Amino acid sequence: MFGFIKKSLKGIVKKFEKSVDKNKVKKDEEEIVKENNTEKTKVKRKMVCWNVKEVNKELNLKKGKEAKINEHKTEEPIKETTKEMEEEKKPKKRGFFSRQISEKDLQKFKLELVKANVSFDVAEEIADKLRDKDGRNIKKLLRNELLSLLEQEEFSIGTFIKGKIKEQGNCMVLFFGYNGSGKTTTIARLGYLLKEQKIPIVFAAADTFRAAAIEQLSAHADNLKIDIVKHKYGGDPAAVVFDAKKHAEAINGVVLADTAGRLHSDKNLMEELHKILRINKPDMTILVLDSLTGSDILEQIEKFGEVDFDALILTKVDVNEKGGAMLSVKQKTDKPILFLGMGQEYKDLEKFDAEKIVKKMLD
Ligand SMILES: Nc1nc2c(ncn2[C@@H]2O[C@H](COP(=O)(O)OP(=O)(O)OP(=O)(O)O)[C@@H](O)[C@H]2O)c(=O)[nH]1
Ligand SMILES: [Mg+2]
Repeated sequence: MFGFIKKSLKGIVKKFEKSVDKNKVKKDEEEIVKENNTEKTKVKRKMVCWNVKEVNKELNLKKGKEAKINEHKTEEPIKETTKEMEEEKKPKKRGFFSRQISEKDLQKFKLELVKANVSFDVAEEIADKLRDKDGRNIKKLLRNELLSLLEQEEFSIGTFIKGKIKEQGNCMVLFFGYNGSGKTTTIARLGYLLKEQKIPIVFAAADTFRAAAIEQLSAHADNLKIDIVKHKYGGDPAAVVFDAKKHAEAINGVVLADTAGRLHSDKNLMEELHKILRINKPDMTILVLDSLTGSDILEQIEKFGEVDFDALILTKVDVNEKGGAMLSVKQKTDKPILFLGMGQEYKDLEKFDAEKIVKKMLD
């Protein structure tokens, strides 16, 4: 899990630290101590000595008497540049280093992120946050940036469902998403989790479209000893969900409604989804996304956003090496990610935990 993005991020951290060392030498040249810039001018007083004989003559001094040269010397300040002074004028290196991450490395970093399935926009956003920053802190900066991208408000679906049941005698949670994204498996796993919390559950087999879909959910219901409401194939899924709601009212529990996988481009199935929602008005809608989906995952969020989902569940994270999609998803929508699908078993539904994910990506 996350092997690819982890390797990329580790590589980046190392690279930055190295490049900071190189930059250090380069930038030292530019770091000029200000006082070196203030011109230091040495003024040498040059004495212009007159020829003693001429002085004597001119001054009519007696032979043997010393001329009072000092009275006649001209003092002229002359700027004289010596080799030593030239050296002094040169910029002095000081014990302070530039530690900025170079632009070239930032570009490489962006590319690495995109390779790890991070969308270009997000890669750019992260890189921008690192620009002009001290490269020695790259790991910490990266950690903070990833955390701020992934963090979300605490939400407990168990508490939410219990609250609704208390308030209105039942609750309905409806799942939708692309074909094969993991809806049915997720419903079974959530059933397992909520059963442990002693919440009465009924499954609604509202995928009346795909062959064996009803049997698949029925098998989970049998295994978990959870009630199920099902109709015939080709039946109206909105009617299945409606009947399941009646059942939930009777048992004072929650409906977990499965629906057929659909592409947003499939007009009929999208209209069908609108109908299910219109008739049954679920308390919560969850978009199930396959984390292995590349950049298409953002398009799925956008298109399913038209039916206005409340939360997300990302599946197949256990086999997701790239890991970057999660960052893109969090940037694209402010809807919470409730769980991550982490395997094939009922227990393999992990609560979304930003810190845990960042640790897996960085440490
Ligand atoms: N490794 C792994 N496999 C998963 C996970 N979730 C689902 N799968 C597998 O993905 C495949 C599709 O899962 P389903 O639950 O049938 O998906 P769906 O969205 O209901 O599919 P449709 O009803 O055909 O649209 C199955 O083989 C599941 O076992 C997960 O978290 N990890
Ligand atoms: Mg299914």
